[in-house]
Amino acid sequence: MTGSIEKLAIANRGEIALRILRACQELNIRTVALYSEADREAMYVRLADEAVCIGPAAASESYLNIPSVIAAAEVTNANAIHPGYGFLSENADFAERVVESGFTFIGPPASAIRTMGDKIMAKQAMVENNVPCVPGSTGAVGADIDAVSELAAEIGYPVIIKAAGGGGGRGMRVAHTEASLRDAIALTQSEAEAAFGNATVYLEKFLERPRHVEFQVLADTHGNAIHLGDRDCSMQRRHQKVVEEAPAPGISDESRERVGKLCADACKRIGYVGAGTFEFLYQDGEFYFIEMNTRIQVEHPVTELITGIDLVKEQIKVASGQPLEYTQDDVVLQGHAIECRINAEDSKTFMPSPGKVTQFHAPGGPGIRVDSHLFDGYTVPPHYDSMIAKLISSGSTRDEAIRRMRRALGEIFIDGIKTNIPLQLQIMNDPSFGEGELSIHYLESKISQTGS
Ligand code: MV4
Repeated sequence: MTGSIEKLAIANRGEIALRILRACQELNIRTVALYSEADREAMYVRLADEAVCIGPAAASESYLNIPSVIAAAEVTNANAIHPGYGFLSENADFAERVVESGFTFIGPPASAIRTMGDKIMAKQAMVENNVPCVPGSTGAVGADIDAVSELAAEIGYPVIIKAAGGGGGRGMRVAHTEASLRDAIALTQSEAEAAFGNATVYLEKFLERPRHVEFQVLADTHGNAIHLGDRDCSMQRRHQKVVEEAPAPGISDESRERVGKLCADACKRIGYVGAGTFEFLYQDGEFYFIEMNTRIQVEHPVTELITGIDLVKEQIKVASGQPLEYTQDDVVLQGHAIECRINAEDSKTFMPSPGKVTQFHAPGGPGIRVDSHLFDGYTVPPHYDSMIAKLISSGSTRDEAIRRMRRALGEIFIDGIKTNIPLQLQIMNDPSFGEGELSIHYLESKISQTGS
């Protein structure tokens, strides 16, 4: 159901709950914080107009509990639900039940979530709409081993076997030779069946040194869709992004506009609505689509800072049926922005470090934004993701954004728990990062060489 949103329930926690709350306040929408027992003392719970406990600390019993979330939203008379990222944000069944219960779902139609959740269907939709994809099988593989071998030989080794129900790095295996292909398929199939209840796998050329470059899109219910440029998210460890930036370094304005337009056009043709991200691998000057994310992403602020567009407000507006506030010509990419994810973890061992933050001081000054739910005396619960803050810098050039980030990393202090601030300082001082255009393997090889 779409229409005027008066009261919005936030089915998430941490910094993104606060980010959604801030967007609602600017839009004069009343807010309901849905929180678990572990998040009772959270800042967004205090700042929201109303708050309802949806269950115990374990996410499976609270933030992932569909009946609890919907019942809590119902008792407050909220008429919209924002899922944030993670948790239920890309659960098509949840989106469906939210709408069936009479709420506006802040996100795309359940059918779009379902299509993009199946990586084979997502790729098929992109192939049909001229978005460049990684060479590979047209659909599922495995039934006819001779046919797969032939295809792999044609594409050339190494190849990668991926689960249709996977994504985000789960359910993949590389085969370097024909001899290992059969086992790679069988193993990925059985892992996929166990993990996602779907043994379907597909095959792609394995790209050995790609960058992760993604495009942000926004689409409304009136057939309008725009792109907001790209982001580079190659600085990652174990599929967890550590630093993101916009625009992606070393990409020409011409190819950014070309690929961005292909993404926006694909959105129009498939009838996509809401915010979305097209994930690409970028290698040797070419873009290869891999997956589409149908949610607001952690790294959305870097796009906001170079476009001046509030993505969360636009998400809410298009979900309620309002037309996009911007045309493609209104979108001007200006300057550069970088985000460092601050995690409650040991900077060298990456062991989580929950506990009481005895003192928190947020940095400030020109070109610094802090998205964080932290405050003096807050206790980081051990039950969830370890990200506690996003430090975002912007400047007229990439160099200025890096210098501001270094300064901000020096200013911030978070006492009482360990954080990855030392690692972030190391990255910001790394001459190779200064040059940009690093592959997805850079951080892990840097860590293994230096012991971080
Ligand atoms: C790939 C690839 C190389 N070649 N596909 C990992 C997460 C999932 N979104 C897709 N992933 C990859 N797919 C082909 N054909 C390498 C990765 C990959 C990766 C991609 C993006 C960011 C970090 C990554 C880390 C390891 C592997």
